[in-house]
Amino acid sequence: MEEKNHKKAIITGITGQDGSYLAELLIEKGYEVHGIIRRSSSFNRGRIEHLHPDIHQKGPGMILHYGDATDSGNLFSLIYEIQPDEIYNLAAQSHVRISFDIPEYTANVVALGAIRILEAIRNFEKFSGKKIKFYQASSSEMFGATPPPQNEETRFHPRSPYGCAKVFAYDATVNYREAYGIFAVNGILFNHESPRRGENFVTRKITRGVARIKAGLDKKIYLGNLDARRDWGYAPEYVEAMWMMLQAEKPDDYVVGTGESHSIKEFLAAAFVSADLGDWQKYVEIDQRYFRPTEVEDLIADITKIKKELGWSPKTKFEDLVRIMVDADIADLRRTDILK
Ligand code: NAP
Ligand code: G4F
Repeated sequence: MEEKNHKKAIITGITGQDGSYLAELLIEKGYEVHGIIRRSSSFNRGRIEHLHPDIHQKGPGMILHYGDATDSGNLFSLIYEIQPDEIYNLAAQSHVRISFDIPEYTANVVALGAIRILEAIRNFEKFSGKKIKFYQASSSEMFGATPPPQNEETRFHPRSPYGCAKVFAYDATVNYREAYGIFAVNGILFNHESPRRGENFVTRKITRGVARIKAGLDKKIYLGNLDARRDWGYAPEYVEAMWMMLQAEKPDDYVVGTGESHSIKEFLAAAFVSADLGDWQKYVEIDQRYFRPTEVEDLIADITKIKKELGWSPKTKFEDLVRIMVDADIADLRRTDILK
């Protein structure tokens, strides 16, 4: 059995897809996990509900704190109060197309959010003498228009306000490592998906749409550009890579992906076949509102460095990922029907 440790970690963005899998992984490893959550008028903890013990019961696991990536005072106080060993900065307005609608807010959360935490770490380390390791959720979206394959040496050419903000956060992370000796790393993650993926990202929109069509609830799925290609992996494996980066001997930046790319059309074909619905073209309509002013056409990760240096490699194949997501959405609808 794996030896339990007594480390403390802060996860920003714990209520998101990756935050929820990372919290599970760290709790399993014996960490005390502190999650920062936003106040919301509707319930936003669905992905981590199962990890939250009754607040009146004492015990290890997950402790939640209200906070926001735009609130430096709050981030400073939480870091001083919790004194974590590791911080995973996953908080983001993470939807690329929506970043064209709310560019300033996206930059505030994504770009300034990262430097607020780095600045709090710098301050804390200076006054306490204690070190904190920092993980920044960087993105393949930073490569943007630069043709594949992309690795740690590839030039950034972002194609959205989100991509531009992630480049700033990436550079700030490298700068704080070089300027102040902070153990700060960038995981440059390519698209990773799961049944917990947000419902307005293309993969989940498709698998959820397929389940609803199969159940007779919908007739069509409305989508944008079907020719873009992405390197899609399975999210639970990617949070393991995040953790491995913070356990390495020295801080560095790593690309994480599968090394394979598929078009949206290929994802559609696999999803409709997986649900025995046949030809996807009968069910898909194009809607201009889902196109972006500038598109990222093709992403393929070159994962030579992380394989060699940290021993990480992806396990779940493209067709299996699609099947996992379609099956989960069908099962989800069945459960809802039973409850009804
Ligand atoms: P996600 O599901 O959209 O989760 C984003 C998280 O950030 C949620 O917990 C959200 O809280 C939180 N958040 C948003 N605005 C915030 C704010 N102002 N203050 C504090 N928290 C805020 O994203 P994900 O797919 O898990 O991705 C995790 C991170 O990796 C993000 O930084 C994303 O940009 C990056 N990334 C993702 C991928 C991918 O393919 N998934 C690839 C590369 C990089 P609510 O639940 O309250 O909205
Ligand atoms: O699923 P998407 O919205 O993901 P995108 O833009 O690649 O961004 C995701 O991955 C990034 C890593 O590279 C993350 F940093 C980011 O936070 C996010 O997790 O779109 C994928 C592709 C795009 O080319 C888009 O134009 O699908 C195309 N697409 C076609 N129709 C659509 C749709 N995307 C969405 N969301 N909705 C559509 O109807």
